[in-house]
Amino acid sequence: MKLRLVLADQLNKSITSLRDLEVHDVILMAEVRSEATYVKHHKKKIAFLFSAMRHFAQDLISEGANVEYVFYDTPDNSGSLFGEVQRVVESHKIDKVVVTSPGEHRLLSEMQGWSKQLDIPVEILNDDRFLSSVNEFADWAKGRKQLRMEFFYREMRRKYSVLMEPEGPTGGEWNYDAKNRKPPKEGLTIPPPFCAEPDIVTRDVMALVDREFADHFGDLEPFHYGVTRGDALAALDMFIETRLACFGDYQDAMIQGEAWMYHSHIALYLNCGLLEPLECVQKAEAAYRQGDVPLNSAEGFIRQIIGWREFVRGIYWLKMPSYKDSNYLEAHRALPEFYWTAETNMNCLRQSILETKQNAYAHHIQRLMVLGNFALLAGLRPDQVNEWYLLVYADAYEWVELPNVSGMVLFADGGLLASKPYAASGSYIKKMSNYCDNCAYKVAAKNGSKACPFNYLYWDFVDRNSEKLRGNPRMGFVFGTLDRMSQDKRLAIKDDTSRFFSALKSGDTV
Ligand code: FAD
Ligand code: DLZ
Ligand code: SF4
Repeated sequence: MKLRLVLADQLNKSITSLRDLEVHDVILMAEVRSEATYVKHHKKKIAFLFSAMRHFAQDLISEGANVEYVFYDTPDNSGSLFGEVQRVVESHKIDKVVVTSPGEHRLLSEMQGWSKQLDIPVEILNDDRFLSSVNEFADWAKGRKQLRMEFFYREMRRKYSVLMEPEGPTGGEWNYDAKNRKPPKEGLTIPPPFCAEPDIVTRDVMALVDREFADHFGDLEPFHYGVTRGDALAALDMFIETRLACFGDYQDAMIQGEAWMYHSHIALYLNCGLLEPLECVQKAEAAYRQGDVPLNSAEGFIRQIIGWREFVRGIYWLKMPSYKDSNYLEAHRALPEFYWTAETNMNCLRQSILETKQNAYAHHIQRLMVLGNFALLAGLRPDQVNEWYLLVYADAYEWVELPNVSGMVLFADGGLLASKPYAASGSYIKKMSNYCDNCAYKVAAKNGSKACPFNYLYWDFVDRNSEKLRGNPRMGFVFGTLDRMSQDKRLAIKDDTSRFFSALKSGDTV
């Protein structure tokens, strides 16, 4: 008899660990303290996952499967996945454990020791929910001087025949990103996001989370995420019908009070198994072919899924475990307290943190160009920034979070993932949002106590990292400007920067 372990982010009936299921096999699903607290996940993330696990288990049971479900508050819950596996192995006649490879290296290395500890075989199967396997990505990467998402993405388009015509890519171009940078304009009507009413299972879980995880970051209520495959499909369909058309144009736009913009909000469902990447891509392509959405929207969305999502996962497994320790720019500043409290006068950061706290979600450009940009410019410690991103977002697992943070945001990998740091001054945030209209700082002011901190922190970042970044061909223009800067201007930047960091250090609201 086999024990088949299904993790909270493996809620898919076609997962490799459930293939060839025999009637007597035991499927183990366990809500455990170790996974909920190895970083102190956002309350909403735990509620989402526990409720989705309970619904998934119920579904399997209704189909006749032999599910051993361990509730968080079951009195003899050992608190760890290994403890629960061991308990079932000892109490049933289990001769083999089967599990699909987890999404985090720490858990994979732990599982690799289980067979010895249990004295029975433990088979760790590939996770084939991804469109490029770990080995395929490694083959693609082999011998390449630079790993660039764009070239990987083109191969994925060809491999899955997505937006392809006999003569080449649909519309003649592979990438329509240049069209996808419209600033927000007045009077946009943004459709409401998909909202599921919490059922009795979700409400029970919410009471549990309220009791057991009271000291974790984030608001539990209101809770509107879907928790079943049906909900996730409904959320996807609603996105395709109501938001995808504008996704491309306003992909990088930010509006105060509009947390959801035209994004899909499906990453939490995709990453826990309730949605599959190819079905999302095919629905987007069908909407384009039916004339319902423009090509720049469909292509932009598809690129995120078959391009970026697969690419960052490939990088993660290619470079772990050393990737986690990378700190190319030698950034050592502690994560400021305001990342938890939102108590900052910088309105762009305050809004993005408040929305993160409320929703366990922020859209890509808030994660990258506001929260991430500040972390990069201020030289925040990669380990602390990674921990923050991993726990605050409902869609965060290390395979996707770490390359985005250490690679895309912090340039901690020295340019493996991104060809140059995504550093920007306040004028970028001003162009792409209306945050600056409600800010205590003046985005047009470059220096002085009222100046937008992003302005002088940007130049201090460039100057401070000059030795490491000067050789980057994409930064030539920036260094040209720095080199032409007057001595007075450079001194003003240094003064403002040191005043800002002193205030931050002494606990003043900055
Ligand atoms: P949309 O904007 O609607 O995009 C559609 C889908 O494309 C997403 O659901 C997601 O599956 C995929 N996608 C888009 N961009 C990326 C990307 N850069 N990497 C991987 N997949 C992508 N995504 C996560 O799923 N989990 C994370 O923990 C995570 N951490 C991030 C941290 C930082 C610093 C940054 C810059 C990005 C991070 N992303 C992460 C990528 C992206 O921001 C989120 O996938 C996206 O915001 C989720 O919202 P959405 O579903 O509305 O996405
Ligand atoms: C994120 C998470 C949480 C909060 N809780 C559990 C849990 O109780 N049981 C479980 O099986 N998985 C949980 N997870 C997801 C795991 O942390 C995830 O499988 C690994 O991080 C690998 O991606
Ligand atoms: Fe952010 Fe600067 Fe604009 Fe304020 S002025 S919202 S700190 S970019």
